[in-house]
Parts: sequence; C-alpha cells; structure tokens
Amino acid sequence: MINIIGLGYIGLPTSLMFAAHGNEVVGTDYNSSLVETLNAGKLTFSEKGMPELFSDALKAGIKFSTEYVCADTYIVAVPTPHDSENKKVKADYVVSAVESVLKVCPENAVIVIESTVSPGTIDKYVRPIVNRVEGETGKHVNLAHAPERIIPGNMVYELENNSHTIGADNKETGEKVKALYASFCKGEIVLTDIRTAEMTKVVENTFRDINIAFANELAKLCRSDGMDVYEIINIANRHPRVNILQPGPGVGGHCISVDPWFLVGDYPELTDLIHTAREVNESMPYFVFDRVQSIMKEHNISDISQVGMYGLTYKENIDDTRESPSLKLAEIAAEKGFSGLKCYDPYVTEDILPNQYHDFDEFIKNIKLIIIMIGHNEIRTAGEKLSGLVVYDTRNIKEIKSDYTL
Ligand code: SAJ
Repeated sequence: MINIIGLGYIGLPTSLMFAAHGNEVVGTDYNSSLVETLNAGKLTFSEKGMPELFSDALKAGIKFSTEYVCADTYIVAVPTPHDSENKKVKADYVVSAVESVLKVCPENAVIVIESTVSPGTIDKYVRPIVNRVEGETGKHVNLAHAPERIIPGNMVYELENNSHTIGADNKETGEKVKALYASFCKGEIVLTDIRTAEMTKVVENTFRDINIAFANELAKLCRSDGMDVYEIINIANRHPRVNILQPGPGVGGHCISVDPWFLVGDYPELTDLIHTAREVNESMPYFVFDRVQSIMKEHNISDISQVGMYGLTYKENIDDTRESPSLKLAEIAAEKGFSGLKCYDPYVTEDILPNQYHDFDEFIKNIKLIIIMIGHNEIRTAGEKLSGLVVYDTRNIKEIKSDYTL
C-alpha cells in the first residue's frame, strides 16, 4: 500500500498514476473540501489526460482521505515555498507531514520525499525527527528522495516517460522505490544518494532560470539598440552547441521562479550568477510596464482602462496562476497609480483581479491596446478579431500580427 501525502499539482497525478498501474493507493490531504471533491469523482484542476487517468484510478480502487494510513511506502508531495526574507527553503509542510507519517507507519516503512528541497534539507529537518521517533519507539524507518520533473500541461505523459532520480540511504531502499516507480515509468530511473538527488533537482531548474535570464537580458539589450532578439536567438541556436531559451514577460510557476532562491539562501556568498539571474527575470514585468507606458504615449492612449492584459496564468494552456508575471504586472500598474487595467484569461474562471472579464469578445470590445502575456491557443487563432487593436505581444507568437514585441 502507498499513502501519498499532498494531493496538489504533483501529488494528485502521481497518486492516480500509481493506482492506475496496479498499486493500492490512499491519497491524503488535510484540505477536507479537496478530499470531498475527489471522493465525489471530480478533479480539482484541469490537465491533459487527467480525466482518463482519474477514471482508471477510481476503477482500480484509489481512496482519498484527510487521515494518514498504515502503509509500506509514503510519498510526500507537499509545497516547499521559499522564505521571502532569507530565501531559504521552508520545510515546514514536509516536516509536519513526516511527523504525522511517523505516528502511523509500520516498522521498516519507506518515506519518500517528492517535494523539491535544497541540498541537505532532508538531513537537517527530516532525519532528526525520524531518528528521534526511532529512538523512542525502536521502529526503523527508511528515507528516500524522488524529486519529480513533470511539467504542468504535459504531466501525464511526462510522469510515464521522463527519467526519474531516486536518492536513498542504501541500495535496498533505492531498489524498492525504483521498483514502485517502474510500475508506470518507462524512462530511465537513476539511483543515487539523497543529497545528490536534492541538489540535482534544484540545479535543473536553476539552469533553466539562468538560460531564460540570459534571453531576457538580450531582449532588453536588443530593444535598447534596435536589434531583433528573436532573429538573433533563432540564428545563434543553429550553432550545434548553443541553445538559448526564449525571452518573455517573466518567469512564473512554482518551480523555476522559486528553486534557485534555495541555493541563494543557503550559499549567499557563492551564488552571484544565480542571484542575478533571478533579479533579471523578476525585473521583466517592470520592463513590460515601461513598454506599455511608452506604447500608450505613442498612440495617445491616456487611460489605462483602455488597456487589456491577455493571459493570467504563468504559461500557455493551463489554469495555474502561481507566481504569474501577469499578476505582478497588475500589481505594478496599481502600485504606480494606474488603476483600471482590464484583464482576461480563458482558463481563469474565478475573479482574481479587478476589471477581469470572462468573455474574450467582451474583453476586446472594451480596450484599445492588448498586452499579450501568454500564448494560449485561443489567442493564436483569434486572427481578425485583433484587427483595430494595438497589439503588444510579449511572447512573439508567430500566428499573431503584432505592432510591438518585447
Ligand atoms: N519561460 C520563458 N522562456 C522560456 C521558457 C519558459 O520565459 O524559454 C517561462 C514560462 O513562460 C514560465 C516559466 O518560464 O513562466 C516556467 O515555465 P516552464 O514551462 O519552463 O517550467 P515549469 O515551471 O512549468 O516546470 C518546471 C520544469 N523544469 C524544467 O524544465 C527544468 C519541470 O520539468 C519541473 O518538474 C517543474 O519545473 C518543477 O516542478 O520543478
């Protein structure tokens, strides 16, 4: 039996995948309304392939509960935010989940931490509580780390096909966890120690953050001197050993914009490049706002209520708004005294910002300038609907005829 703790963006698809591939699974979350929703047969977020996977997992007997249960294996997939002051990883949710697991787990259980953590976090925060409980009860527990790599928008495919890293204290635990993941994962499963697995995961996301920061810095530089950053990156990437990512209005999501901070928090003296890359990416919504102001001036648009921001999620064709550059842009506009910016996102059905529309045609009817923050499929096929509007496209979407790019 596997008890998965945390039924969010990672824990839920992972639970469903294990259940749909012949494992007995209980998914646990302290959010009772989320558990009720799942028990009523409804998903809590949309993701390609999830409805089918959910139905397979339900048929296979997956259970959802607010209680921790007695199981051979526990998989902890709870959030690990960073502390806004010291930038270090906040392991509080992981620690409290492990404390709860230790109350119910049997002798020789395996606790796998899936949540992303900085190197050394498991030794520093998790191992001491495990050691304490082992001392008090004589019960032995094994620890492992299996950081996930799936990308929102393609989670189901990537769960099955990505390579997986498993860090464990000994070969026996590593092999046991590997066999479980191999029940659905067709990718290579690499075994290592816990600290290497922790560091590798953070390094992967930091690599991407730095690469995007480079593209963003190039975008600013090219903008300042009339060069086309997209063409330059396109040509440079034909070099067999160059692969520059795309500039954009900022880096959102709960991973790439967060994980590099863990390293900055833990090694402030040794992370100049990583720190600067974060700052460059965080500066992008300010850069976009300055561009919006100058475009408004050029077109004699004096009132921000004639401007509309398209896209509130952090990337295309998903409903996730965590750390979204669009939310930051709205905040900057409000901070600078420009209230009334209109906004719309087909994937965001709840009202999360003032002046938010839920119908595309209504939205564009009421604006003169559209800032495209995200390239959802809807906007890629909007075609003629955009004619008559001034179009500022921060994503350089090839299907759109824009007046301005980043
Ligand atoms: N972005 C750019 N330019 C690019 C690529 C991305 O500006 O060329 C922006 C996106 O618009 C978005 C942000 O970066 O705002 C992050 O998007 P993403 O699609 O690159 O990544 P995430 O955060 O959705 O998922 C990442 C993935 N990590 C890597 O690609 C190394 C995923 O594999 C991880 O599982 C996930 O983080 C995680 O949980 O850590």
